[in-house]
Amino acid sequence: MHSQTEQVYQQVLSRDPNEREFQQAVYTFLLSIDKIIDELPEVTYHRVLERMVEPERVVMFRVPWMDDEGKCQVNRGFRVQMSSAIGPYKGGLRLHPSVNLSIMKFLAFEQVFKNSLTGLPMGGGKGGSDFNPKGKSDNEVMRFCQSFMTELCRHIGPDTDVPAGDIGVGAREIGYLYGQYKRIKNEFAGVLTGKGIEYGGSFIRPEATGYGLVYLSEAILRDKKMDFNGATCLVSGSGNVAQFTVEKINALGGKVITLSDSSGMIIDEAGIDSEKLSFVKTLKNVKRGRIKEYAEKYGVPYIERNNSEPNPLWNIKADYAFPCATQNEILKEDALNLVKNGIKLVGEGANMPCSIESEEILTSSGVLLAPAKAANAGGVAVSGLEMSQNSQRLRWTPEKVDQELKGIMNNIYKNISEAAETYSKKDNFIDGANIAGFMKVSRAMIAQGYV
Ligand code: NDP
Ligand code: 2IT
Repeated sequence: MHSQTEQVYQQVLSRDPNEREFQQAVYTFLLSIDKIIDELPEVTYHRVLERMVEPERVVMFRVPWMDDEGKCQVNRGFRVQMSSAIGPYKGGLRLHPSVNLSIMKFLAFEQVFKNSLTGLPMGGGKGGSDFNPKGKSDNEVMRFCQSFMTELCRHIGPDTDVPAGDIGVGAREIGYLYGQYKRIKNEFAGVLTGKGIEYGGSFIRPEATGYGLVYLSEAILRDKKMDFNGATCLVSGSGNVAQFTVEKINALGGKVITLSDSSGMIIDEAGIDSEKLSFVKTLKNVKRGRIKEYAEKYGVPYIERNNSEPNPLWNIKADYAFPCATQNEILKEDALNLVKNGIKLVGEGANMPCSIESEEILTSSGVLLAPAKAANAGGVAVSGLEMSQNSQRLRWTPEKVDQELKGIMNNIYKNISEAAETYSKKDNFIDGANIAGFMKVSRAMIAQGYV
């Protein structure tokens, strides 16, 4: 590493010694910035990197709520407001037992550059709680969300910070959170995105991350004279991002043969067609069931997850792979398996799904890697369009939003591929995304002085 970026990284290690995920996100970012740091003396002079790795504000709070037995439960809530350099803080809320400050900070950090890439005026933030929605009744989820928002509402606002969904936060949770915000503030404001279509949501927001992932991958493939038609694809996860990734791949003539959750995976060699996908949507979004039930219904193999072994999902012959579950779901051995099986493209639907080692293996083996900051930016991009529609008090048609999304993803591809060629090397989209995302935020920070 360059001495300047090394110094920033060392500072993070000593200040945040236990924040492994945050360190990982900062490290891979700084490796890209290394390639341009000598050409940007103003970044060093104004200590832009030192400021970028320190959140503008972190809010941590108690979330007490009553379970169905009438007992008080206590969770921890977070909102990391990382950067408002180019717009109000913007980013999702995650409800998962693994949530801690390190995970919140890594997600908020990534969000800053992702949002910059969308071309829309949004800063970066992330929040959530270690609350586990699994096995909870609707009423318990509602009481949790109301308590969470009772504190969060004083830190957010349509021009301040606009949260949305992430793992464990979908239409149901956004509804409960929105209702509580409105009740406390007496304001019908565009303070959350991913809202229901009846109360200010945008068409195509549920689809946006998965569709956007496929649009960006399509743009990369097009340059290589490849496409989805007849291609076999691996998708992990079975939640929001995974579902709409499958939907769009099907629409483009591809075939998806896997899905998973944290308990296990299914392999369906015949392909997850639209009828089976609609079963998955109901299973996951309405019944809140497990992917194992897919195997039971369609009589296909189910493999239980064993976390001490490489994930079998990444050890199947296919053309393209789309990790859409969670961070670090592709480790060294998984990357070696993907390469061995001749995978041509990995599109990151999840945030930071590849470990540092696995990214190195994939890129050095010539696998096209579409990094999360660019590849999954479609979700937050349509969130940005939802904010615009709320401000205009208008609703755009699904066709218009989808068209805008496609335009944004194509533009992201153009920017990251140009940045890769100019500052790093052709097709290094990791460097391309980091550098293109960074430039705008950096210039805005310098223009605004030491804030
Ligand atoms: P959902 O909650 O809808 O689905 C998450 C899926 O991933 C579930 O299948 C879940 O399985 C699985 N999963 C979650 N945690 C783990 C884990 N620790 N190990 C194995 N599997 C796990 O979330 P989303 O689809 O919204 O999010 C998926 C990824 O995409 C996340 O990384 C998120 O940050 C990212 N993302 C989401 C966006 C959005 O708009 N929603 C936008 C951009 C990125 P189980 O049911 O067993 O927990
Ligand atoms: O990681 C992400 O980009 C999201 N979870 C979506 C954020 C948003 O504000 O729509």
